Amino acid sequence: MKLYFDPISVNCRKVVAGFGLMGVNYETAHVDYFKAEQKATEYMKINPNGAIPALVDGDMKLWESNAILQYAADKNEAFAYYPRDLKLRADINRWLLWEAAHWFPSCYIYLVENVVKPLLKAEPDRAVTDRKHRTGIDWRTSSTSASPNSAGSAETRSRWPTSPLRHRCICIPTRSSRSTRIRILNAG
Ligand SMILES: N[C@@H](CCC(=O)N[C@@H](CS)C(=O)NCC(=O)O)C(=O)O
Repeated sequence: MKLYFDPISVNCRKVVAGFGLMGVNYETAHVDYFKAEQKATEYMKINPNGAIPALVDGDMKLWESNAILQYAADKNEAFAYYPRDLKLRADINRWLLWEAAHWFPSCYIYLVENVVKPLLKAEPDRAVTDRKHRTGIDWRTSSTSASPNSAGSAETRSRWPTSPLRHRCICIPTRSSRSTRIRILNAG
């Protein structure tokens, strides 16, 4: 199977790290993020969202980094990392879905506006970064059982090192004068 990726992308690196951990055999094709190759017509036939990563395995085209990791884990029977136990799996799936629905989208806008656009000599859009983005949980005050770093059993945490459960930092948009910045906190 072939992974379409660019190592500059956090979602691609997550997949590469997970594949390495699980001993997955795969080929790679480089899709240059800074040349916007993820928007090229040929690549859009693989992932119509115009985003990386994507995986092609025979006649299957799979996108969404977490779906790719889940598929590879099941295909390789890497159950030490993606347990079949229903409750452990539900716990992992819960955080993978949360990451895709809330965590990444709320962080990505700051990355694009504050890092990607300046690198491309484009003007950041402050209207975007000044909007309030919420993950729904205040990690600074929530009990440790609700934090992504400590959620689930110790077993779950140790078995799924590529999941959001292992994120060691959290990003909080804060205002300092007119600018919005990302504060990285050590979450444990
Ligand atoms: N939820 C998707 C997010 C994929 C995504 O947005 N990838 C970024 C790179 S980290 C991308 O390709 N963005 C293209 C764009 O914004 O035009 C996943 O986990 O695969």
